[in-house]
Amino acid sequence: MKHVSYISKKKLGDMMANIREIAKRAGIGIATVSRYFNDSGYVSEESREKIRKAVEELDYTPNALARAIFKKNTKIIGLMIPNITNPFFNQMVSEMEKLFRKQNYTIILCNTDDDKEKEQFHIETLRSYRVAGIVAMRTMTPESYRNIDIPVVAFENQISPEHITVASDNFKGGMAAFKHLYDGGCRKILHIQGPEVFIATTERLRGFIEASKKKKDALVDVVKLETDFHIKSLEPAIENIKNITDYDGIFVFNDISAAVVMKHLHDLGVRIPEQTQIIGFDNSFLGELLLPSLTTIDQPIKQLGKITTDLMIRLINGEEIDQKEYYLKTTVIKRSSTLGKIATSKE
Ligand code: XLF
Repeated sequence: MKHVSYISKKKLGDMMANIREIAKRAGIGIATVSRYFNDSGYVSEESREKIRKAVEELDYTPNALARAIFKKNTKIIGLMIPNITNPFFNQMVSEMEKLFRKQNYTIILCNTDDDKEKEQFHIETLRSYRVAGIVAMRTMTPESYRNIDIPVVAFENQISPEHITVASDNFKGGMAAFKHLYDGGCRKILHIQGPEVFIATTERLRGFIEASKKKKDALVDVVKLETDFHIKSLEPAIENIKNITDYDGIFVFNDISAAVVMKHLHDLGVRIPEQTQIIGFDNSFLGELLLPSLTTIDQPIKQLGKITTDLMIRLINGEEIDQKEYYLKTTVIKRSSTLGKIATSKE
């Protein structure tokens, strides 16, 4: 695929002319001015001051992208986000944006909609912008990242065993969800599973099934959703679940889908939690706003954001990192949609 990875001779000429002009006005060497703009070596405070003054007098704006042609580090991070409408990813992105900014990095946000071609298009664009790194959240095209010479950190779906992956401990989260419903008295439990291409939700299912094996008096069913969990496709999928009112407990694979399930049950006249208890997954801000408020499994968004940004910065700085996989602890956040033990903070 063709992408713009060069600068025109004219632009390069203009830049050189600018640097020459600044050097002349400041009364110092071209090499010093170039070092100053490229942040690539010692420039005395006195020279810096002269350069700043010359820049002001000449009304010259340094072109960050052009500067990146000389330097490899553009101080831009590409953030691939699978679904911009999902509050969990909103929160993850705003956390990472804050942390990257502290390190003087700007982000370019790319929404993939879990679409392979869209994601590939974004990768090419980010490469042409010579971004310093890419955070690939729930990639649908791991192979596209394998041979690029840009540091990549994966969130959830893995790129390769050599690449770093960060995620919540989704397996244990799935186990905890089952256990919480069981301890709250549920004996006919439904799990609404997310699309199979999401490693995270497959792990949640595995944990749920594993925990249920130990409880012989519990009946469990699983229904798989194949939607990308945009509300408009979720609603009909959830309305199609047969006998949903037969269950006294439902574990839904994420909070946004749990909200849609709650609305559907409400429309059917089912009382939550008296007739059916519901638990979601994420602990996004949505859960507290629902009525009744949603019990959920907490994905530690702040820690996930911190570890992802730290690892990215270390990779950009050329560090070899031996540990490739990071799975962070999940916890039950008890709210009003379940009857289990009341705890105001994380269990
Ligand atoms: O990919 C999974 C599925 O949905 C992600 O962690 C989420 O829980 C976000 O809502």
